[in-house]
Amino acid sequence: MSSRPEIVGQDAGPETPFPRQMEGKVISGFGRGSKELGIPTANLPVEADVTPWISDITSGVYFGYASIALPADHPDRAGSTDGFLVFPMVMSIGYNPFYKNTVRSAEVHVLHKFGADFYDSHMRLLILGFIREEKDYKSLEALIEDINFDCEVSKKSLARDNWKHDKLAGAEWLTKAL
Ligand code: ADP
Ligand code: RBF
Ligand code: MG
Repeated sequence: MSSRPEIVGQDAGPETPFPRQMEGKVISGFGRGSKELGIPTANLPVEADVTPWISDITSGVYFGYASIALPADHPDRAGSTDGFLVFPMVMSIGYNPFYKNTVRSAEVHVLHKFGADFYDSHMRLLILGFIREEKDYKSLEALIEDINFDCEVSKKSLARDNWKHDKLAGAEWLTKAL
């Protein structure tokens, strides 16, 4: 599955309508054990009053940055002071055709290996670009392979100078105190 580009978006940086912002508390998802698949996804509530653009956006896979306000006793806080930690992410917004969901979900795979869960933590998203539309698959393995490719696309795309989070318009919001 290397028939699609490994880098998405212009070298000059994100383009309209991005960056898009979304935030909320991490909730329980479908409990399908995406964690066992090696791809845990932190689910956020999809609420049109908090995130007005969400009902109009094309369903599919997006990438950008996630910031999470981990609790004081979380292992990944590693002595850092209060506040949000920023990580690259890849996410899906849509109906997961492979599972034929009837409710639209927003779920984020954070590109970091965490020492513990972070349910109920406040998470902010700076969504910077669109990777692909969501698809149905013949097998779970094919879905996983595509998601792993999406992770590489996100990492490579964000590694460019004009896509570093400290250089982006809207980036201050990611770490602004609650
Ligand atoms: P659920 O169906 O409840 O969303 P998942 O199997 O998708 O369950 O696991 C998601 C949870 O795993 C997240 O809410 C978060 O607390 C935790 N988690 C651990 N590592 C990650 C990660 N790298 N990205 C996203 N969530 C993670
Ligand atoms: N589900 C689909 O049915 N089709 C997809 O194309 C699809 N792409 C995804 C891409 C990413 C980056 C992520 C994190 C998830 C994707 N999913 C997709 C959702 C996946 O089915 C879901 O995470 C698991 O079902 C666990 O809820
Ligand atoms: Mg999930």
